[in-house]
Amino acid sequence: MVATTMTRPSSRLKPDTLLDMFWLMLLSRRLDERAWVLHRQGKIAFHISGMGHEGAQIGAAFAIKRGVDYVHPYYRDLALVLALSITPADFMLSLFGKKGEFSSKARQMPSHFSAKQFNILSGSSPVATQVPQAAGVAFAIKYKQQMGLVDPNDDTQPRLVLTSLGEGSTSQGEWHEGMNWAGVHKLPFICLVENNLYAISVPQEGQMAVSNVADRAAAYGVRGVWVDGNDVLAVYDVLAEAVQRAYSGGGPTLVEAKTYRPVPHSSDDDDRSYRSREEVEEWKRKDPILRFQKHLMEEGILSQAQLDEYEARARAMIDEAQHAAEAAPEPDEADALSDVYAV
Ligand SMILES: Cc1ncc(C[n+]2csc(CCOP(=O)(O)OP(=O)(O)O)c2C)c(N)n1
Ligand SMILES: [Mg+2]
Repeated sequence: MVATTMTRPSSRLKPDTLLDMFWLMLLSRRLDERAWVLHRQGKIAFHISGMGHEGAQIGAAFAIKRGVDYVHPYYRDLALVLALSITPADFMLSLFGKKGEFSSKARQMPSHFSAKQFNILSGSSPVATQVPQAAGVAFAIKYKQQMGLVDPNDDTQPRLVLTSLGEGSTSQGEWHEGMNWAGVHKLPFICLVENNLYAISVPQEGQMAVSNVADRAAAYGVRGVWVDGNDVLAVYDVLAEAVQRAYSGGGPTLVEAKTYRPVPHSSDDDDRSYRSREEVEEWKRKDPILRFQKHLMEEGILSQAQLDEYEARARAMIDEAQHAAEAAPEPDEADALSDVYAV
């Protein structure tokens, strides 16, 4: 099903909220760019980028109750987790693998986001494994509501789970199992597929015989919607609708946000071997940040002076975060196995 533009929840967003959305997209982009530089300088070992996906992620983040609803993200979700209160300083500690790293005490690779205090669930490297786990958490939410342990209208309690992954990962068995479970039990569950057309070097048509991942949802009795993932407000609109369905017992939604990653898969990939420069340049012209910036300026919501201030603020925050991470101590050796094994 194609997203409709009949009702636009985004038209109710206040200018300050729109600017918050823009700021987080910009901050994420600048932080991401710095990570690439640090990698090329040989200062960090690995980076996997969320560039190009910021519109999809911020559109989703602003539609849920942030910090309360559960989020089970994947490795590209830098903008999403920034919106959930992770800071550039936190992310830098992950990149440098230093003491104080928030997700795993620096024992997991960077971008394996997890933070109990913000209800960000812990993911693993095998792709799509978060989907059945997310469905399980959604089942627990529904079960607690049905047992009368939690009021379904209490918005201080988690009322849904948002999980995300790439389109290639929807070929994994776990995705199908999780979607099926969500459909069978009509769970408060939203699966955001960030479709950037490639699974490393494998294009979408090498992964599935359908044009839209959203078309797969019908097989599970799940509502499926695709949307232009480079249009943050369009993403917000479909997510807002999916959130209301989930909160009101209407069941799960699969949202496919069609986007692109303008950079290689990770710091260790060379995308010149599988896609043309012309294709990349064409997509860069559809960049979600430039697009939103143009919209906000045309609407008189964002001024050049405000944009300059955001740029300066982002740079200062990122510089400070980098310097703090570089100066931070290495993790304690004695901690290497703590929290790994239960005894
Ligand atoms: C089960 C499993 N198989 C293979 C990999 C290696 N791998 C990591 S990311 C990735 C591509 C995933 O592509 P997609 O789902 O489209 O997400 P994207 O990286 O494009 O956002 C692969 C194959 C993995 N991590 N887990
Ligand atoms: Mg992909």
